[in-house]
Amino acid sequence: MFGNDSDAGPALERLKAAWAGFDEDVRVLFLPFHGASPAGARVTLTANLSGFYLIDSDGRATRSPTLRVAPSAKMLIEVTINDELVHNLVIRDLALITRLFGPGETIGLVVGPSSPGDYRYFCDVPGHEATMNGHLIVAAAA
Ligand SMILES: [Cu+2]
Repeated sequence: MFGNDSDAGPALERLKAAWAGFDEDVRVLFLPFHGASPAGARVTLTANLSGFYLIDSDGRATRSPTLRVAPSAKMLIEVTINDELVHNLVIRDLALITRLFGPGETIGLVVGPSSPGDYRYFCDVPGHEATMNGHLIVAAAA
């Protein structure tokens, strides 16, 4: 499940433990990853007041990307702030709220809902939701 462990550190150990014990619909991790990252489903976003962004391999940014995961599959969502404000990541329908995190910080959120659906994610800092939002689609692969 996990790949090269050569960079394993305390953060990765915590992450492994969390994933090994993953028996709930969702789990929130407040990790600075220190360069360690798990193999498997993972999406890396940047965020600022204008939105959440997915950067593709050509450097193109997609604002408010729709994230897709199969039911009960686990996915790590990493978000790094690249403006001077604090933000969070909320998926209200999954009862997930991260702490506030600030410039340059990265937080990770592991999601793995068993129920198919369209789950909206957003930043709930006042005034941010209008631009900082997107959808997590939980559905079997087409
Ligand atoms: Cu925000």
